[in-house]
Amino acid sequence: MGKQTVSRTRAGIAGVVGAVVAFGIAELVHGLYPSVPSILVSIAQRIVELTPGGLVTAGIELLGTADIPTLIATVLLGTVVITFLLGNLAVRHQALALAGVAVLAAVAIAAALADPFVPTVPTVITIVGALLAGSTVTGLLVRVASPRPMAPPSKEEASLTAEPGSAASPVMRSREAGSDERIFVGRGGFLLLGGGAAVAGLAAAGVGRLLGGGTVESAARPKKLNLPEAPDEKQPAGKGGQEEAQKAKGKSVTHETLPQPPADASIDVPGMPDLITPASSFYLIDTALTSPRIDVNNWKLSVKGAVDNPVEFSYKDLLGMPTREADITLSCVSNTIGGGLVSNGRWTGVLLSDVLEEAGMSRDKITSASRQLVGRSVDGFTAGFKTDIALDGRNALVAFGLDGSELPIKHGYPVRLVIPGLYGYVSATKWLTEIELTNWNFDAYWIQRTWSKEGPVKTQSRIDTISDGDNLSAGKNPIGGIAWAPHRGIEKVEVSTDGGQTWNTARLAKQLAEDTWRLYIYDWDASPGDYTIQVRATDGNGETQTAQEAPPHPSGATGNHTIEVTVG
Ligand SMILES: Nc1nc2c(c(=O)[nH]1)N[C@H]1C(S)=C(S)[C@@H](COP(=O)(O)O)O[C@H]1N2
Ligand SMILES: [Mo]
Repeated sequence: MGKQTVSRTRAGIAGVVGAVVAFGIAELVHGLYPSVPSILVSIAQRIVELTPGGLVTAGIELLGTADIPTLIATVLLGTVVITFLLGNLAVRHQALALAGVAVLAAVAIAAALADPFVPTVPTVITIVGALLAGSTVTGLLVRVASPRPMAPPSKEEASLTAEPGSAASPVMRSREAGSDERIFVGRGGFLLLGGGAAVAGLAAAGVGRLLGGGTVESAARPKKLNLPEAPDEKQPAGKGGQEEAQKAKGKSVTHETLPQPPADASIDVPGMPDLITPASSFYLIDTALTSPRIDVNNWKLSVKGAVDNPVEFSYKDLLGMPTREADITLSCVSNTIGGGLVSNGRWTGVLLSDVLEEAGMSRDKITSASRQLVGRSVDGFTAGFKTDIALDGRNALVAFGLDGSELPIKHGYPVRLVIPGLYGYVSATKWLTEIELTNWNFDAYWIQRTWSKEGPVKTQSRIDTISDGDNLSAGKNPIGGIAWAPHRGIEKVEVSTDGGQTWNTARLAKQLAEDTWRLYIYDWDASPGDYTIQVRATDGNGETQTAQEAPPHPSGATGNHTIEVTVG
């Protein structure tokens, strides 16, 4: 009675162990040859792309940054279930089980090859090889596990052994026949072989992960930006010199850099964010489960569509153009009130308007056919916004530097767009390879997934120095944080300690640029009691952010950041 149950379980385990072996081999190959993708990641990536937009965005909102681990765990769990069933199928209908494996192979190959940068032959060989090895292990385990009693088999046993193709070899059968003791021996062999294969598979996967995958990416420190010197630029070594460079006349190329931010643009109070976010802690949002790795020597940026003069730029071409540094606050439409999906970067790049000029596009030439500028990433992601925004004089950048270094891989290396005043999902295409001018009808990635078409950043403010639920001691408790309304600037920030009934004007740090966030502080002298603290900002046009609460979807969250604290 229990014997059949064990058989089913074992057959299932045999299937799962086979999957572990197959994944292990695939991950190991990926570690050794990173151009062969991780099958696990490829499948998860395709799921992200094929899932209806509403579901993906709901998932992101629900899970936040845990979305990727959750997805990977789901894929793994799904694989366990499928291969458990395949293991059982292998006992009864070997041909069907093999057909199932072939379907798995087809799915894996399709998922992997959907990425245009993936080499076909090595990837197919890896997947087929890994699955063959996995199925062989499963087959072996099923045989070792199969008890073949001499006594008349129960109905279920009969069905297990009746299938000619699935029967264990006569040698095995005679060896395992009958006694409990022998079955026990069989189970021992099963445990040994199964456990060994599983451990080997997991070890291979671990080695593969260590060799490649995430570690290489996070270990790779971006190199210092090395801009070519202009021919007649005679800069003294060390600091300064940019003024002279800017004044250099004629066609000489200038690389404008920014001075250190003024001291009064920062506020030195515990808990306050840095005025400029270090590249290593810049927030991260994208649909890529692993960042594309781009060789700058093979990379090109093409400007095409409704332009007079379609052009291509190499990485060197771009670095040889006039460049500038600009402080721009980037934020994500998915940021919740008080959330952390906002950072302030010091970017280096060329003006998008200069790039468009080379393609023969200027503000007066915009027609309905060129009303939208679409950035396209090597990974297929797209983001689009009004072409006019690229040409209205703001620091819209084709960026290749952050913090004086090359872009980190996960933030778009080698080149991305950064457009002041727009949420990332409509503008900030990472791993940029194409700029297309087109009409307004085209819907980019997140628009197809029900997010709003234009994505102007809404005025927002956040409390950083104290948190919800804090128990504070009476006396001085400065309430400070950031407020942002990129490209409009921040004119005023107010803090309420009574749930929004009365408002106190906060002290503002110097505005670094109208495209950046602005730091504020309110010197609160607190007496004992319970308090509901709120903040609200007014932008450079005199408009105060709305207190009306709205979720991030579809056009960005609104409402005042509100926290409760107790002063004792
Ligand atoms: N290729 C690509 N670019 C992308 C995205 C993406 O998923 N893929 N996400 C966009 C979104 S939604 C945001 S908010 C910003 C985030 O940029 P960061 O990760 O450098 O902070 O990148 C934008 N650019
Ligand atoms: Mo975003």
